[in-house]
Amino acid sequence: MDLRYPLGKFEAPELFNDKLRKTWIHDIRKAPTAVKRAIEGLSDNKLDTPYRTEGWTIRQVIHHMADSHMNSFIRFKLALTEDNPTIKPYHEDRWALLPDTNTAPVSLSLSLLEGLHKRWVILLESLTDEDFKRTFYHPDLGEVTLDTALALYAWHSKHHTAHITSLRLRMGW
Ligand code: NI
Repeated sequence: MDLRYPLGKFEAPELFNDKLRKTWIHDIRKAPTAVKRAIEGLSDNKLDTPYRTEGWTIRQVIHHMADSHMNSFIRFKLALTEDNPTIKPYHEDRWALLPDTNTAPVSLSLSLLEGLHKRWVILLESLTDEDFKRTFYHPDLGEVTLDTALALYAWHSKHHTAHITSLRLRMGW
């Protein structure tokens, strides 16, 4: 198994409907609790263990989720208020090396995710079919619909949580 992709790589869906969107919004809603549960009882020492050789530590994974989801939330808001706005990609690997990500207490990002995902869900639940078809322009990926972004971040939430749960399983923690 490729330890980088415990749930497999993201595959952009070809079909979007209310039922699928509800499932993805549910994943976004549950993510902060799921990740909190995933690290329950882990010492600081264990939080600083890479989930794979050369990979991010659990601490970095959690702070990365907050970094990534804050960016995504802002992209949703940009797409809803502007016409196909060009968004700003960032170097997530470099961000993960900054001290707020590398060494800060994970509780900070758990609180961030909790508040952020609550607001994200309020926003997502307000969107119409037409809204989900709105787009932003990603300089590396091209035009991305909010439908695809929603599916991607539902996957992303579970993907990183699985890095932690699969490490614990392998380590017998
Ligand atoms: Ni990620």
